[in-house]
This record gives sequence, C-alpha cells and structure tokens, in this order.
Amino acid sequence: MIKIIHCADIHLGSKLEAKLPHEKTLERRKEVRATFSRMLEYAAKEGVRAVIIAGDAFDSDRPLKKDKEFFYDAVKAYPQIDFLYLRGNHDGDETSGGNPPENLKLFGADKWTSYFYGNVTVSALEITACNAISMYSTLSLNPDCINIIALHGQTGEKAGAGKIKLSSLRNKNIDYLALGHIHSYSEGKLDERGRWAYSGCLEGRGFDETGEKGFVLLEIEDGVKSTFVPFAYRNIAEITVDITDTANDFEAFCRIREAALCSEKDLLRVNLKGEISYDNETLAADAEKFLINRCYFISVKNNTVRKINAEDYEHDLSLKGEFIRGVIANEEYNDDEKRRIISAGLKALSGGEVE
Ligand SMILES: [Mn+2]
Repeated sequence: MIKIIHCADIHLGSKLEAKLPHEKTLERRKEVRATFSRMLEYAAKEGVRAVIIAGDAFDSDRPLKKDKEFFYDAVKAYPQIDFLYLRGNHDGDETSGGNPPENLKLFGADKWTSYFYGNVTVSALEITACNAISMYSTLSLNPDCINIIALHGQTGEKAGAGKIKLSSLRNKNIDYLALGHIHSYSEGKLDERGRWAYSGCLEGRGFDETGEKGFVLLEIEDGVKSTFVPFAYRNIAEITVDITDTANDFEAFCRIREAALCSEKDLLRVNLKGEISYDNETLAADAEKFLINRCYFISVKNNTVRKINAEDYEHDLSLKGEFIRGVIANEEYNDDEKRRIISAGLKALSGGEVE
C-alpha cells in the first residue's frame, strides 16, 4: 500500500481576518506554518510517500523570504517524502535563484509532468491561457496504472485559464483528481472510475472560510481510498442568534453565550437578528466585550431591528420622540420602511442625543 497526502491552499504568509488584533494576526500566521509542519509530522508517522500540494503554497506573487525559507526547510526536513508541488494562481516562481531540494518535484505549464511510484502515477499541469483548451486532449494515461491528477482552478462546464472542465476529464482513466483553489473540502464522482476532491485549506483565515479545514489522505492499493482529515488548529464558525424577546443587553449576552457552542480555541462570528425594544446601538461592541473569554476571537454583527411602540413615544419630548412620531405619522412609508428608518435614525441620534 502507498499513502499520499493531497493538500492545497496553504497560503503561507497570508493576510488574515482583518479585525484580528495585531498580536493575534502574528500568532495566526505562525499557526498556519505550524499546522503545515504538523501535517508533515503526521505524514512521516503514517509512512506517507508523497505530499501533493495542488497550488497556493504561498499567498502572494512574491512570497516573503521567511515563508520561502520555512517551506524549503520543511521539505528538506523530510527527505523520505516527495513534495509534488503544483503552483497555483497565488504562487510566483519561488524556485528561482535557489537550489530546490531533490525531493521537491515541480510541474510545468508546457506539458503534463508525471511522477511514478510503482504502478501509481501522479500527473499535473499548470493551467495557463495557452494550454487551457488543449490540456484535455494532451492528457493520456495508462489504464493499467492508478492515475492521480492534480490541478488548480475552478471546476465547471467551461474550459479556460483558471478553469477545469470536469466533463472533458471523464473516461481518461483518472482514479483521483486532486484539486486546489476552493478553500473548503468537497468531493464528488468524476466518472465510473474516478472521483474528484478539493482538499480545502489547512487553516481558515477569516469569516469567509468557516467550517472544518484539513487535508485528504489517499491510501492506494487496488484502488484509491480517500479520507478527509480535519486538521486545523482553530476552527472558524459563524452563527445566527435571534434575540427577539430579550428585555435588555444582559439577557441578549446570555442568549448568545448559550448559542455559542464553539471551543475556546475557535474564532466565532455571531449575527444577531430579531426585533428588540431596548436601545441597541452599542449591543454588538458590548457583546464582544462580554464574551471575550468565550473563544479566541469573537465578532458580533447587530442585524436586529428596533421594535417601536408608538404609544411609548406619544408624550416623549426628546428629539428621539419627535423623530419617531414624525416617521410613524408619515403615510409615504409602509411599516417595514418605517422600522428601518427609525432604526437608522436612532443609530444616528445615539452619536449625541439631545434631550
Ligand atoms: Mn487559494
């Protein structure tokens, strides 16, 4: 049996969730590197023969020297493992100038390149505007081998730069199609013989990358058995909490706390919704402070609307009362519009309320 890891989109040196405090941004960057190292420790322990990186090992066209050195040091530290590295749209020519280690195996854009492990083949091609159409007809695989293909791009029904036309890869003797570009794990059937999978990234970087992150372990004997291995150090989650019928901030905080089932290592985004009848202008910021120890990082978005009882403001002499009475009396607006205008107006007024 031969074991191969399929990973992608490591994004070493990546920008992270913009709202993270500076020291946590630095820490998260270290954690992205640490998780990559930890995956290699796992690979060595499991006797993995090769690690396929299906693109985006680095984040920008010019990776930082530190990230490059880290990557090469990691590759050199595991000479028994081949690193089959397909460059993605974020990777520049990071081998230029240096002496790439012998176990770092690259793929080009000129033609399909294959590496062989007994009867197992791993082939890949960097998709460019020049080969985006021809790549499907130039792919030729031995039906008697177990064939793994790595590509970086968006799957769909069209061919083109950065695109992968899955239907044109059918009936080409592919056993496993190792994809990179999409940052969440997903997989499906390619044809009678093969399956495709996006490994996703190793660590989520922001609230647009929620859910389990990790890599795919391939165990190859007569066929390819693929298993997603969740491996991120921290998970990123997003929940929506309805705080309708809470009577005050504190009750709202408690309801959020009940709903937040994440671990204290995680990053959490809470979207508040519902209708509330108390001042809510600082609710999001206050909830973040209240729940600061609940997880590694919490971000609260207040999407609630203010429930307005016109009677409450009938005799209110403040600017707020005047404003609310005015909106309620205005026949140009329907109830929903009135609610939104009042909610926005109260937010504006809270900047410096005139009594
Ligand atoms: Mn990527």
